[in-house]
Amino acid sequence: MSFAATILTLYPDMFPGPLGHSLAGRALGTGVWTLDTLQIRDFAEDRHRSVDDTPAGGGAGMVMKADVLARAVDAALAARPDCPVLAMTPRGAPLTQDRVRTLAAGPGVTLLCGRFEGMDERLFEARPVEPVSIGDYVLSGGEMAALTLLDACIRLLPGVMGAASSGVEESFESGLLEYPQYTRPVTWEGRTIPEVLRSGDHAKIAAWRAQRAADDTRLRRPDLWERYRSARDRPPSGAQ
Ligand code: 6GU
Repeated sequence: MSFAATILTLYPDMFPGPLGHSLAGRALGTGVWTLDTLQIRDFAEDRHRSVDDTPAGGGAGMVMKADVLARAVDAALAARPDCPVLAMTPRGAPLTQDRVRTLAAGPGVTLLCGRFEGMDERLFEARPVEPVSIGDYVLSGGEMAALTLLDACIRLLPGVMGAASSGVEESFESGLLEYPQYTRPVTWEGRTIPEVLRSGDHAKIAAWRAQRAADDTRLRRPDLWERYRSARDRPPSGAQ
């Protein structure tokens, strides 16, 4: 079965965007995944087709209306009742590779893209919509975040990437950053590829890579390193 992506957005022309190219684009063309966009404005019911209004309590910008968003979500749920609905917002819980793997193994995703200052909070109480963020910075809308989440899922779908997608050797799959890579020429601007990588000694190469993965993670991502270390030092409950 295809992985079904449904996007609720004020800017449907932004899709598939970059996902129409390269491996994701080919996979879209061959039906590995499908894309449907719903124009949120089509769910406005007033004369001016308003999708937003001023924030309660005052402040800058505009807030997307709960009733309009709920009608859009209801339409998506009617079409794809099995797909989880995620709202792309910097107020969401951070997206992780674990979550991406879970989503990619399922029937698809429905992604609600916010614009303006945010979405009326009552939407999240009244509908099964989970807020998700792609990182600690603010985008002007959820569309680029939705494209990012989709890219992360699509590359894991069977047959999209070939051998490189086995995934087990990659960043985050191990809990560490990936080791550094090199390719020819052996010497470039006076810098030579580490000797061990040209030694043909596969055990030594594996050990060097593991060391670099650990060192680079400790330096660049102390947060990941701390989690990795506590998981390693305290094996999962149920272990002998
Ligand atoms: Cl999911 N949406 C927006 N608008 N900004 C973000 C984000 C999402 N994740 C990080 N920044």
